[in-house]
Amino acid sequence: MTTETIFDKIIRNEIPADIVYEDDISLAFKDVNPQAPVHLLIIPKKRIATVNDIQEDERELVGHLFVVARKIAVQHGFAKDGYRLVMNCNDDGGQSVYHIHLHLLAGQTLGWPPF
Ligand code: D5M
Repeated sequence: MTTETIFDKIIRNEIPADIVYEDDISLAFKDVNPQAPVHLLIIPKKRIATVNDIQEDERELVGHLFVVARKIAVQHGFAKDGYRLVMNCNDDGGQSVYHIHLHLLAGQTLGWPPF
């Protein structure tokens, strides 16, 4: 069993978040510390700590996060200009919240590499 994070409180509406999308299995909200003009987090409602913990039977759930990202990009009008999707894993990957989340960054030309 993985440890609860602040994202569980957002899912349960116990703390506020600027939610931009929600369905039965996922939630997307604005990152509290934005690194680009648009910085959203897309999370599964099911708690999975890291990419290392994703199971074979969770493929569809993880794939769903990308479908949600595409829908948001189209709806918010930045699909054509472009955007970046990032999922950090563990310390070296820069993960700070241990509930998997897809960062969606957009609204400017993003630099690469990211270090
Ligand atoms: O990214 C974790 C991200 O989560 C980081 O960019 C800040 C963001 N964060 C943390 N707490 C909140 C709340 N309460 N609302 C919105 N965004 C939040 P990582 O890849 O784990 O470093």
